[in-house]
Amino acid sequence: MIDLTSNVVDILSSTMLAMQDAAGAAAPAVQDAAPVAAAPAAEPAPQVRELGGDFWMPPAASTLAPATDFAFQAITWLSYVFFFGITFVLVYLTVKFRQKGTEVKYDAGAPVHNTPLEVGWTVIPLLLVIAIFFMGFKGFLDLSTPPKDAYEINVTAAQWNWNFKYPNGATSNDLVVPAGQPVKLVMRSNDVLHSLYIPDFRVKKDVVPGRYSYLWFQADEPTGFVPEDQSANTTVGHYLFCTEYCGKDHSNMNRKVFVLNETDFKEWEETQARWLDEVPDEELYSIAGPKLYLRCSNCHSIDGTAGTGPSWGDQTSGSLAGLGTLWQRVTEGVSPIDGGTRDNGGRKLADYIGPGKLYETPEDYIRESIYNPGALLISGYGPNMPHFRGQLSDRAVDAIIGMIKNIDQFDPKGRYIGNAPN
Ligand code: HEC
Ligand SMILES: [Cu+2]
Repeated sequence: MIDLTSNVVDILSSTMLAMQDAAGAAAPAVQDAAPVAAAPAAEPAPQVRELGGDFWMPPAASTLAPATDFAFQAITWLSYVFFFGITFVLVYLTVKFRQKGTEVKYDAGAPVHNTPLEVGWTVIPLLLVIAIFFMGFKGFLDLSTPPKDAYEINVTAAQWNWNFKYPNGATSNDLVVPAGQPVKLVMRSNDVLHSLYIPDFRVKKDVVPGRYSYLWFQADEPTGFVPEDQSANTTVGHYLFCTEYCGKDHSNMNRKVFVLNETDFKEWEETQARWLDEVPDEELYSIAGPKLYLRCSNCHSIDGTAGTGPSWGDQTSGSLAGLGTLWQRVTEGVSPIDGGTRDNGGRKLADYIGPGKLYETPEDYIRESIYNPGALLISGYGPNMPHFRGQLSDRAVDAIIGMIKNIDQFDPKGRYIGNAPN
């Protein structure tokens, strides 16, 4: 079928992408991971975001995509045929039977009824609509019935990140799946409504708080893998979007899907499950901290910049000193924590942290803030932090606490720079 077809949504999204990509519609497909060759200027090529495919459609990279595309094309072409057909007849008849001159003629014998014609224009559209129904219904059933042997990945959506958890305990921020095998996503939300969308796979499903939803697909072509800190600007992999507006940093929920062949996937899964244990203790905070910080960086800056949550870096002004100064805050009793679920009296952190108090040590307080953020709120901030229970192990929390303790050894992006020369 000719694929010179589209709907408004596709035109809009293609146009937006084409606008970002000065080279326009002739962008190379995602599969050839060639560096972006388009920019004629010699300076470092601007990072171009590409979906691949052609002008109208992203590539069809899952086993169910062809059926979806077929239904889409069939309906679009039917619409073209009827639109142009009806418009043509309308214009033709208008011209042919227009009133000529001022004298109105009335032909008493003109036909008012034509049975074959009326049966025709009733039965043919009826058959077409029935065909469309079955095409759509079959596709819908296929899409909503994951095969029994599917590989299961748990997906948690939160403001504003995805967490993918694999059967062996590995977790990741980008989605990594085995090639040639059905994959089932079991999805839930920590907070508000999100929606998971992988255009290349033609799958999309809402992720609803307080409810599990499923989505499945099978991708046969391996894409290769790019580590998370470089994945944003590469053409390798398929795009994954949150496609339900979910707040300020909704756009940070753009991720990648990497499809790996069986051996590569097994290996990735194993190392991913073990990576935290393999980091030597003395390097835990400098190696693991920055990796884990990616989950917090949307809301917690390191350089003191205000965000959705308090900065971890030094903030010299105001009562909300950075978390790096938590230890002082505790001893000196600065930083009111009013407005919280447990405290409305404008009391200080020092009233809660210390031997015999609610939290024995600042570390206990940080740990609790990560697992149960609503327990004690800082003044000036709302209950906006997602909890990380079941997502960050004790060791991961250790790494984060270590990073916060040594926050001056990290640059604003969370990269370890060692002891600052001072
Ligand atoms: C969606 C935004 C968001 C994300 C993501 C987030 N936080 Fe928070 N965080 C907040 C907000 C808002 C507060 C202040 C209110 C409160 O105490 O819950 C906060 C407070 C905290 C506190 C207490 C701060 C203090 O100054 O006493 C700690 C510790 C903390 N977050 C750690 C983390 C860690 C670790 C991560 C990543 C694993 C993380 N947060 C991810 C929004 C976020
Ligand atoms: Cu979202």
